[in-house]
Amino acid sequence: MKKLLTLATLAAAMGLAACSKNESKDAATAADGSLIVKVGHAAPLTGPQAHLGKDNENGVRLAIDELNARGFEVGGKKVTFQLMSEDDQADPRIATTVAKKFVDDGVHVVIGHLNSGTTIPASRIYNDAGIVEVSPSATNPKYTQQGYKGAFRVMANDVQQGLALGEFAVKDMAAKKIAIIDDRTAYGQGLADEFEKAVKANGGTVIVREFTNDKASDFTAILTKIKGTAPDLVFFGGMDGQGAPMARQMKTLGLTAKFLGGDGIHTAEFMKLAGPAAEGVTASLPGVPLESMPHGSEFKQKFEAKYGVIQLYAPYCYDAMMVIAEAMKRAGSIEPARYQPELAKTNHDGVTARIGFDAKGDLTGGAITVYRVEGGEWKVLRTLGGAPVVAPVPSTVPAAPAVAK
Ligand code: ABU
Repeated sequence: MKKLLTLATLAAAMGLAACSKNESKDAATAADGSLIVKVGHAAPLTGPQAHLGKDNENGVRLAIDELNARGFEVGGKKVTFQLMSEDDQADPRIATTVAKKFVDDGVHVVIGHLNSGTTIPASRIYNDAGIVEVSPSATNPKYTQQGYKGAFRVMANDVQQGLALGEFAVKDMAAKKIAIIDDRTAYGQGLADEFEKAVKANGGTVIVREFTNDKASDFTAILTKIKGTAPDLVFFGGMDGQGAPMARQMKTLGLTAKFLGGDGIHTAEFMKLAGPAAEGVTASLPGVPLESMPHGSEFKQKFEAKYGVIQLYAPYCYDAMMVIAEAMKRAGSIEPARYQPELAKTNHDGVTARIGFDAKGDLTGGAITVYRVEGGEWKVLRTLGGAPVVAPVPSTVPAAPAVAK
């Protein structure tokens, strides 16, 4: 594996160029003689975002279990995908430690990290080591703007999400005076910045901008100040762990403005934590509703039978694993330097989207859907954008077996 790492590092220095013909000779094999593909997964598995991290992990695990059960082959050899999951605690410093561990362990790919604030610093380490990283959920645009050939993302980014939310707030929610709060993370602040630009471009006014942090639970002081400005709408750039108590505290303070957020609050956990205050809250999620995708309902049924309710990004994690497997198959290699060019050419009929990548590694044609909590459920309001990527081509991943009803 040491030799593999050396080769991977060299390949990285050459911009993920081709590596040795003997690349897989020393790769580890499973008890059945199949080649082991090490899949690194990183997310917060403890702390306030653990429900999201486990959801991501299970999305990858479901894909891996299916691929292994099918006897997936690469270059005519059976491979066994091995999940190596690490807890980055949503902390940028811990994320870089996790990234170095993955490099030392010789992973063939990383799916993660969950947060933009962890994905961006970790991506440099993966790039330097020649490891491909596919993010299923980090939406800050900077991740794919660094020029790393091995950096991919299977969902729309926050330029697209902020644009859709800003337009929706002003045009559909008729909000003229808007208050913005963010959690000062790469995601929360970045999305709030994009939202603010879009509000202004659509003729709305941002009357106050406040910030908190991603550990806070008491927003009384901020909300009291905001109440004094009488906004039509409060936008929050952050996650459900802060968004839910914020929604509750708005009700307690009699702040009657509409509440809008991004994908970070579009969770089952948000409704649980916010209770009755969740009713009427609006949030976006990159992609079209799962149920409207040809394989979306089937995925939901399979996933929920095994792991319980989908929190947020599990379907994107499943798609990430499948596009990686397909790229390895087309390349006939599990080595990042060899399969990365094939990954860049992806045209995959996923459960979340028809997945293809632009020159930066971003999802092409990404849609944004806006939802509102009605009767304790996230109900679809409208999907914005999301043109089909390219003409469909047959998938190299065999169809999943029928799900028992
Ligand atoms: N996409 C929202 C949550 C993850 C992140 O980008 O930080």
